Amino acid sequence: MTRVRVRPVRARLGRSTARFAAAAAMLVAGCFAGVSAAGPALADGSTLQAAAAESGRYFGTAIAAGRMSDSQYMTIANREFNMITAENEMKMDATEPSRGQFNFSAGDQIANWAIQNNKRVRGHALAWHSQQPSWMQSMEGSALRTAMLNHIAGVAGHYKGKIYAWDVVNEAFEDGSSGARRNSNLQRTGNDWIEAAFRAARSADPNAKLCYNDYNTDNWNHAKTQAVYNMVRDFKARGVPIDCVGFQAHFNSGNPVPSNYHVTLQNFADLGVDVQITELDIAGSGTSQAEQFRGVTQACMAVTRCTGITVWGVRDTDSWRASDTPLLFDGSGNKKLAYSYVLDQLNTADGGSTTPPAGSCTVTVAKTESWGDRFNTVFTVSGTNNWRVLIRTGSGQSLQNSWNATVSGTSGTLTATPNGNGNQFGITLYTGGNTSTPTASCTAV
Ligand code: 9MR
Repeated sequence: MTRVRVRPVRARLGRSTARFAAAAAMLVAGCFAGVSAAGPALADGSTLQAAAAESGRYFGTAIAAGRMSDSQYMTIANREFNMITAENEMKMDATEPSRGQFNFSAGDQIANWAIQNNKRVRGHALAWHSQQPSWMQSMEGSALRTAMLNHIAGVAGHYKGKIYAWDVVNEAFEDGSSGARRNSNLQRTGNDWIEAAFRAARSADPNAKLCYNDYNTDNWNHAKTQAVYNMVRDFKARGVPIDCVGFQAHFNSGNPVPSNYHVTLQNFADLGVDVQITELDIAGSGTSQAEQFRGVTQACMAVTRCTGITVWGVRDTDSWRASDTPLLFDGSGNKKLAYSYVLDQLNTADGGSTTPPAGSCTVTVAKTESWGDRFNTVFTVSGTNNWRVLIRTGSGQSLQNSWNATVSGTSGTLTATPNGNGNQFGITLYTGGNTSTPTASCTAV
């Protein structure tokens, strides 16, 4: 089918004019291609799923089996969303209430409804420290490791072929500045428990995408974000089967949408994984809430490998944090301002970001002056003037200063982007006792 790109037209014209231009362009193209004008137009999508589909993305929601008899809830869910997550029904406690005895009735109810209505399913979640069945909560060591692997084989095996992406492991890192793994009974089975879970999921359902999913990983400068990033980088380097990273995105005034969100998403995507917003909700109301929803949508759409957005419930009253009114529909099922902002952003002319970045680039790294506690490193980019350089500093090192580029982050992986001073820039690092030269990679943007 001929698809007509109308986005550049819409970018220059008012929206109603653009809609008319889209329809006209459609007719013309239909004539040239010898197809009927009833073919698929790229007119603005009028639902979240249709608008997201214009750029090849999905728009999803969490569904609770207990609300499936509510016709207003189901009508909105069916109309607006094309990716479905079971809010609780595929978790460990729901699916294996007694050891070795699986119960898929509520999970199946949700998955079957989704599939019958041409929607896809995100599986949530195979291994997690929370919502474990009581028999598992008291387990430790190799017995627990075996039980976890059996659980993954049983659940991912049952849903084999029906799941677009599994949250294989959920929330395995500490909050705060430690960057450490969360201390849990699963972690105490050995640091390799996460990769063991991914390998078990791959053998149980080879066609499902396998994701690591977490919260408070949205701000690129946070230690937890860096820790998850380093794990994913290590997994990719060692061939551990990981395909995607889920960002839960539960936001409120204490945890606002960070201004560098697209940087975080892009940096993960650059590791060779898809990224997805998996549990979006934002406390608030009115314009302020709507603008934050728009920002998250924009961040996803700026990243080619951000494949979709899921909100964590349908109406405010369905939310796990109902008093925060954090969703896109009010308790009566009306579309909120945030809904309009998201829809509009999904329909925005340049939001599709389907154009790959022009060209490629390389970066050379040269250590220059050094003092007792600090040293300089100069980076030279070639191949493009629009670049992003990721700098991996050595353990213990931290940023003191930078020049001729905007550098974010202070330790671990730093991100440098041009600030109008050309393609050579530098940093000063405190050694922290480690004088090793940082390494760097360049992406054309
Ligand atoms: O929304 C879920 C709520 O109904 C449950 O009571 C709660 C139990 O932990 O889990 C909620 O969903 C969580 C999700 O599974 C993982 N990320 C955080 C979500 C909100 O707590």
